[in-house]
Amino acid sequence: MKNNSLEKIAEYIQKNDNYLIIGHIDPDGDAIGSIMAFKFLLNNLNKNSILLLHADLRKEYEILFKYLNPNDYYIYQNKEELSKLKKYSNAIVLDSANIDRLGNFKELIEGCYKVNIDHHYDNSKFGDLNYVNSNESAVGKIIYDLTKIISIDIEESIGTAIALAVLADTGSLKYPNSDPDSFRLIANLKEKGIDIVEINRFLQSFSSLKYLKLLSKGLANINVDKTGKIAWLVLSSSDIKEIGIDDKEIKNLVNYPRDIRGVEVGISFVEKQEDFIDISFRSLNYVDVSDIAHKFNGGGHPRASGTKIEGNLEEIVNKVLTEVKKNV
Ligand SMILES: [Mn+2]
Repeated sequence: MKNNSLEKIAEYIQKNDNYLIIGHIDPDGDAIGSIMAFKFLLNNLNKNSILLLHADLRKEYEILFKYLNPNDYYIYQNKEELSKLKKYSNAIVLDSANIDRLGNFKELIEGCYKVNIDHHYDNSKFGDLNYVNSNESAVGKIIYDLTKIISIDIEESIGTAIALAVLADTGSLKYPNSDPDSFRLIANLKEKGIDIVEINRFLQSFSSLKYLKLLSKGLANINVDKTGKIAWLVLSSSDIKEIGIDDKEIKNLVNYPRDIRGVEVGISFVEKQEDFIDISFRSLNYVDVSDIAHKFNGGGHPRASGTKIEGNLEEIVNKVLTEVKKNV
């Protein structure tokens, strides 16, 4: 359960071959950018590897998929097919605090030699090798450091993937985790010709008109408590049905309550299916929202966390707000 050095991990990767590469389920930009960057890193070392994808993200992340061939990745179809992947003896697990975050691939990965690279402070260090550093803004930053240790050239593909990972987890260098190293990384990649403007535009644009319509419903349902420090957005399953949006597209809504001036904790309650509520928490300066998420069987970082709860939407909103108020 100890932490290894990044040098040790670099050494292992160079000595071995045949890698599965995986990030957490419901991937965010850091998870996708990191697994892609790792694929390009292993290609550069002439290692055999394949990306494991929980769902088909080819259209959404065309910005990165354009650098891949169809045999570079496997998109989950069914359990039976996974036996084909048993020839890979090593697994690189990225941005995943524990093995349950690997969804349908969990058992497959459990049978491999696991290299666990992450920045969640509550990472269970489930790997055979672990590099967990919660001071890093993104897993993409750790992979950037690995490219320096192994002396890998930053080509457009890996540079774009790393920049996307770091810009996603730092909110394009706006969040409190945007440390000087994150700024330096982006500056260095920009100097190497990576199109930072295009990546930021990708991250900050709306995925579709349906998303914008759903957002307008969510914005109509934002509340702020008496102190002005807690704001929350609520979307019911009937709101979502009415728009007819694919629930994979529903993300980042928590940024809106969080972005109200004076607010310390922003929360989104999204009832993706009737009585199944996705909750995201964001905080600005001092509230540890991972603590709050843990109380409801969730997880995350001190300033960004989440959970899923089954039950009546209104009751859950009240229950969670009561808990949040104790912490603000
Ligand atoms: Mn991350």
